[in-house]
Amino acid sequence: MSARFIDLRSDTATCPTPAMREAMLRAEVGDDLLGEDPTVNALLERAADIFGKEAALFVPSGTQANQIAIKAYTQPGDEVVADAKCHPFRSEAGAPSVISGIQFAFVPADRGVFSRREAEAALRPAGGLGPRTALLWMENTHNAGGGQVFPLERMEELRALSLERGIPLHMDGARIFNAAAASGVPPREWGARCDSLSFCLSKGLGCPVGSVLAGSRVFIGKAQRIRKILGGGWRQAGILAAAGLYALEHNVGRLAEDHANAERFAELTSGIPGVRHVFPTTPTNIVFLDVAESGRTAEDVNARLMERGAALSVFGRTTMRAVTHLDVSRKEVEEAARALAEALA
Ligand code: TLP
Repeated sequence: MSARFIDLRSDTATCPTPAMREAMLRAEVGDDLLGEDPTVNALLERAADIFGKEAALFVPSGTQANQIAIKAYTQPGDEVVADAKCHPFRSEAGAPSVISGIQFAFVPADRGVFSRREAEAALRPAGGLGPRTALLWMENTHNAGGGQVFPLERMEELRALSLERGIPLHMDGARIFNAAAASGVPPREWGARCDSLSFCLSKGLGCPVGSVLAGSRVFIGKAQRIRKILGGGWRQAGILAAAGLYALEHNVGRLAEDHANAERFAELTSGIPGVRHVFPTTPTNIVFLDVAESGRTAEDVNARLMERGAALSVFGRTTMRAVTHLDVSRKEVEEAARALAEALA
């Protein structure tokens, strides 16, 4: 067993490396609320360019990015069309109803992926008694869908629907660089097919804090005001943006390693008695396991696993999630799989 605790709870577990800290230390800073932080501005220019968008905004978290996007496009009482396992519905403390007063219209989805036809069926007719459909929402990769990549052809269809009906399309791309690495589709291609998107620096890219929203100048103008309302109007954020610039330079190219490690974890755990894989494939860096057949709860299994030096996250009574990232090596992933087998023995 390695001496280091093997944290597979999330790719948010990554800590800045000495080289990233060095970049943070050297960062030139200014007041970002006044648009005067040179390092933040450099990050935003870079991000907008990567996704082919006019403008971008640096925000503290993926949750805030999502909430700003929802607020920017909706009025209270509006409806957002999304799959029922999307992050803002499941895991953001009810924020869409608190902050924007919206409701969701859910589309049937397979691992977060849905078709134009399914989305179309969820749109409200104009002028009826129902709410107004204000926004189309997709998540790529899909967290609760086991890191599933939203196929570009599917997104293309959604884009056509969005343009025909004049309903904006937003992509929660918290892990869009994982999607790009797994599919070979460059970020710009995803960016070209939505009005706006967000991505997280603090997940697989290894930053301590930060997400970026990107879209049109008008959208980002609104987003700036909403960020201020939400208390996210920060000042010398260049220290954090420097980590982001470093990550875009050094940590994107290695994501395939995380995917190979997740695949390895899936392979090693598939033979463990009492373990069932929730999804048949591991497209990126997320693996969901169900331990119901072991007769133990996920909490119980995880407690036993932690005594053996590793942790997954508990998702449901018997479901657990493992996420690989740059702070866990292949060897550690293999050790974690062995520890899980012991915990279940
Ligand atoms: N997801 C976290 C937890 O909330 C579960 C994780 O460990 O995976 N969109 C997606 C698709 C996400 O997975 C997350 C974080 C967010 C948005 C929110 O990002 P943060 O945690 O920075 O607010």
